[in-house]
Amino acid sequence: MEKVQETAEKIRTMEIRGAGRIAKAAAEAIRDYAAGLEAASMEEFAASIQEVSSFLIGTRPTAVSLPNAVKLASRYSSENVEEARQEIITNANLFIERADRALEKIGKIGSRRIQDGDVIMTHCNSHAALSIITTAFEAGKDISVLATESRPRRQGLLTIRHLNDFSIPTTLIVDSAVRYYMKRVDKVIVGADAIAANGALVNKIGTSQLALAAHEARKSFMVAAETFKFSPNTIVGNPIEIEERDSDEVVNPSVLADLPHVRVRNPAFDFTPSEYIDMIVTDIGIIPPAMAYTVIKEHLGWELGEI
Ligand code: RUB
Repeated sequence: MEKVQETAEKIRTMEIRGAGRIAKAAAEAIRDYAAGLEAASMEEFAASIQEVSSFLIGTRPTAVSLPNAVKLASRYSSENVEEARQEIITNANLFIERADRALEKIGKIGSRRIQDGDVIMTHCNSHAALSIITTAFEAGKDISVLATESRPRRQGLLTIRHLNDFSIPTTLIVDSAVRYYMKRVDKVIVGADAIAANGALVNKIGTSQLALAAHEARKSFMVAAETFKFSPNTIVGNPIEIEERDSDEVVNPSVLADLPHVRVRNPAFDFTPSEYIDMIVTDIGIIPPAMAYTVIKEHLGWELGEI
């Protein structure tokens, strides 16, 4: 349980962050927990796995990759403790391998849409979006990137470091400069924390502003998302919760100490409606947002649970 608590803490404090990384870390935590779990009966085993699953899922509310990963990794059918343990270890490892392969596939598929000379804008720090950009660059395409700072946590600084490691020409801009620069951009590529059944995207706060500006300037808006970022719960009407983080991330509390009438809001994600999305690059191919429902039903293959 100690290792699970450690992983949960790292997810909560964002030492581990980004929907894909969170999902893999949770799958690893479940796997290692199951491997060392001492249970006298199947009931005990099931209750412990259930408890740890809920605990991990509760760390951050928005990235649907987290509950999806936990559900996939912790699946078992056997009524025997040793067999169930092995099933979980196998399923968690399968999930982790699949997640790594998905990033590669997204890179390969998405990079085919990148042309020589393209200026690409990206937001926050998405490993899936970066996989497309770096794969295109490594294939010899002459591209450059405009990366947003992504306040308040400034994940854009991780993005520019990553791009710099690949020697990709990169410009850092503040979030409010997105529309100003959009006329110079050819394509916007962002990642996803969740995609709803109606094709709407949930991603880092400010993503919808990139989408609006791209729409206005008639620039292509691409989303890079593994199939485990699609949300089965939205089919049955459950909304995706937007995480609101501490105001300390936005402003030092001392600034607010003598401002009793001021309140700070810090939503970590926003919604981009499907009509602003040109394509979603997934590990099973490029799809229009209208196909989100089909991905959930046919490719995730997960039961919807209690309705
Ligand atoms: C990260 C974020 C990323 C998505 C996709 O938010 O919004 O764009 O998670 O990332 P946070 P990836 O930093 O708050 O976790 O493609 O790496 O899964």
